[in-house]
Amino acid sequence: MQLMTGRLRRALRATVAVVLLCVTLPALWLSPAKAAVPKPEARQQVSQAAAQVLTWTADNSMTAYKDVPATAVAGPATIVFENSMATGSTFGMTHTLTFDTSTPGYNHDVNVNIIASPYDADGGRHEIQVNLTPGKYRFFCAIPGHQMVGELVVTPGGSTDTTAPQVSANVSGEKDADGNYVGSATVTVSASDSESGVDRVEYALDNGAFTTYSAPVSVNAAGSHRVQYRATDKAGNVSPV
Ligand SMILES: [Cu+2]
Repeated sequence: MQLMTGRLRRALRATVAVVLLCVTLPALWLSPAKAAVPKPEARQQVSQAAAQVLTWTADNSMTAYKDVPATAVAGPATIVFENSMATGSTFGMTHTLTFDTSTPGYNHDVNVNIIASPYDADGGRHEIQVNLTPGKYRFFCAIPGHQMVGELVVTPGGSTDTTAPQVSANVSGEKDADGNYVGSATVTVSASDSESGVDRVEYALDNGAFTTYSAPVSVNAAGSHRVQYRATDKAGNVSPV
C-alpha cells in the first residue's frame, strides 16, 4: 500500500513536469517569433492617439465654456476639464463637463461626468482617459441653471482609406411591352466599402434633396423619374453620383 502510493506520487510528479515542459517550451519559442514581426503602422497609430489631449475650460460664465476642443480623432484620449482661478473662474462657481447619454443622434459610449470647482482638492483641474469612437458627442454643464452645451465631432482615426465606396442601384417592378414600369417601381440601392466601411447611403428623387436611404424606395407617380444615389464611407469618401 505504502509503496504504491509512493509510486503514484512519483508518477504524478512526472506528469506535472511533462505538462509544464509542454506549456513552457512553445511559449519560449513563440515570443521571439512574435517580436520579430513588428507592425510599425499600428504602433504609430497608438502613440498618436495616446498623445491626444482634449481640453475644456470654464470661467465665470454660466452660458458657455471658455474653451472647447475644435476636433478629435477616434481612439484613446485624455480629457482635461479645468474650472480654476487660472482659467478665469474667480467666483468659485462649480461647473461640470458631462457627456450626454440619451439624446438620439449622438454617441453614448463614453462616460464623462467631471465636477470641478476652483476650490476642490485638485484646484479645479481634472483628467480622465476615454476611448472615443467616430461620430458626435454632445456635452453640457449639468449644474441647474447653466446653459453650457456643445458638440464634439470625432473623425475616424488613422484611416488610410481614400477610395470611395462602390454603389449600385437596381430597379424592380412590373414592366409593360415598352419597358415602362406599370403602377410602381422599387429602387434598391446597395453599397460596399472594403476599407473603412460604408457610413451612409443617400438618394435623391427627381432632383430633390439627398435623403438617407434605409430601405428600398417605391416610386408610384406616373411619368418618368430620376433617381440619384451616393454612398459615403467612414473616412468621408463619397461615391460619384
Ligand atoms: Cu456650469
